[in-house]
Formats: sequence, C-alpha cells, structure tokens
Amino acid sequence: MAKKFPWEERPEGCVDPVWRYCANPIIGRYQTAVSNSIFNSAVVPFGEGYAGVFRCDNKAVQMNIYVGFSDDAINWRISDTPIKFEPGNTEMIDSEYKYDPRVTWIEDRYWITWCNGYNGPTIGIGYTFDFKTFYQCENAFLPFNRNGVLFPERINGRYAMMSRPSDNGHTPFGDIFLSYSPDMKYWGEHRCLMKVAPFTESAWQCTKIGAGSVPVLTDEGWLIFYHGVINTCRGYRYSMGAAILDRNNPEKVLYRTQPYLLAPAEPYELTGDVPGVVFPCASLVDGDKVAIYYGAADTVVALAFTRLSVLLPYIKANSLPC
Ligand code: BMA
Repeated sequence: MAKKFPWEERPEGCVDPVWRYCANPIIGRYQTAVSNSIFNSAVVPFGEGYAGVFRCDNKAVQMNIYVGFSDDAINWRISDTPIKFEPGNTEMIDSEYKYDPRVTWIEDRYWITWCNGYNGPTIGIGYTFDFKTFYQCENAFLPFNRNGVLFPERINGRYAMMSRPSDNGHTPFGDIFLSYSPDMKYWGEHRCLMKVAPFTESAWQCTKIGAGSVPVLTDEGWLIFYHGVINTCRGYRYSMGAAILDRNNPEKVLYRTQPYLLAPAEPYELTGDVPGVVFPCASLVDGDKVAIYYGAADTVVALAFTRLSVLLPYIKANSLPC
C-alpha cells in the first residue's frame, strides 16, 4: 500500500501560497507523559510510514530530543524518554541540552543536526540507520551557533550545512552561513549565504534569519523554508519565508520572499510559552505537494501546505533583490 501523505487542498477562496492544516495543531504540548511542550521538530519518510525527531521540553523545562513514529505523518507516537546516543565519529562529547532538531537522509543514513549545549549552544551532529540506535558525532562548530541544516546531497563532493552564528542568549542578530565538510567531522570554507533584510524592505526578517527545513531540489533550484525575526515592542516575532538557491552553487541565492509566507496569526501561534512564533523545521514532498512542519509559540507542532506549482512562481514574482 502506498504511504499516506499528509495533505489538504487550498481552501476555497484562499489566495495565499501557503495554507494551514484545518486541524492544527497536530501535536499538543502534553502529548507525552513528561512534556511541557513539543515544537520545532523534524519528520522524514521512514519504512512504511514516517519517523521524526521531536523537541520536547519536559516539565523541569529541560530541552531534549525524542524519537517518534507515525503512519500518516499527522498522528504521532512520541517516546517518553530522550534519545540516547552512542559514540559516532569521536568519543562521547558533552551535551548539556539538545533542541531544534533537523533530520536529513544523505546516501545511506539519516543525519540529525540540533542545537547542542556545549558551553553554550552550537551545532550537534548525529546519525541513525533505523531510529533505534543513534550515534553522536563531533559538534560542527565552535559555540555559539544555531539552526544547523544539512543539504540532502553532497555539493561538489562535500557535505554542506547552513547555520546561524549567534550569541549565548536570545541573539539580537543573525545571518545564514554555508559551510562544507569532506567527512562530517571537520567543517570549513564558511560563506555568508543570506543576510537579514532591510527594515524598510521586509521588516519581518530584519533582525535575524535562520535556516528551517532541509533543502528540496526543484526544477528552479534548492527550495528552503527559513524563519525571519523582527524585534517588536512585545519581543521577537518569528515568521516563515522561503528562498531558492542555485542548484550547482547554493551559495548563490536566486530568490527570497519579500512578504512572509506564514506569520503568527492563529491562537496556537499567538498564545503559548513564547507567543508569536512560527518556526519551520521540516517539509515532506510528494510530487507537487509539500507539507511544512513548524513549531508554534514554542509549545505545539503545526502543519501547513503548499504546491510547488503555486509556491515557486510566487517566490519568483515576490522576491527581494538578491
Ligand atoms: C530561539 C530558539 C528556538 C525558539 C525561538 C523562539 O532562540 O530557542 O527554539 O523557537 O528562539 O523562542
């Protein structure tokens, strides 16, 4: 039987290029016995169904990542205990906390990146073949860094990862960088990929931006969803945009959305532990159909949809100068 793809057509009368699932949120804050909140999480096709790595903050508000499985990518069974790692390409290194995971299938295994607590946040890397046994590798970068997102294939023979150098707090700045590695252990050749937008051009992304989902190769180039932040008098507001990067040289941004694609507007995005956050971490693609997974208000996981045939022309027609 074909795998069930999470999908809903664009509602009648809706002209937006991205639309929300009518039964959002799909994962509630107390969905596991221990969780205070489940958000900013990553899902991938796996076996007959789907697997995911979920950010659950427990009721002591300790941040960690948990494995989960689903038949339809909407109803999830998430573990009550955090993922335990074994040594990967190095001896076990400290991890004071883990959050905001991304999962990328590359060649023969699922790679997991996350924000790893190692004297401040940096990018942790691990891998699994089966979502049962997990291996932890060297951190990619020095602290402080967040939002490490791997490309799903090598670029000119090297692994490639986007990240966002930051500070040890609620960083008031941030651009997306691209780095390369021959072996998933040593990272270098760091290039600035995309900077914040001018306030007068696109204010929702004028304070900081960070990579969201694993890039998807389309006819136009690499499609990425990212988050953009504006600092308002009520604090940071996180919205979602998208960009298209050159297929052969992803250092080249071809287009990026001037308007946001999704901004906090629904009650579950406006109310929660951190009000006003839409934070994409993953997408699933089936032909023309795209399902986007995002954390809402640092509390729950929600789902939105688009079609490549709707989104790609929209991004090109509504791009900032790149
Ligand atoms: C960032 C991270 C994210 C979070 C966001 C909004 O610094 O902590 O996990 O979603 O802030 O609070």
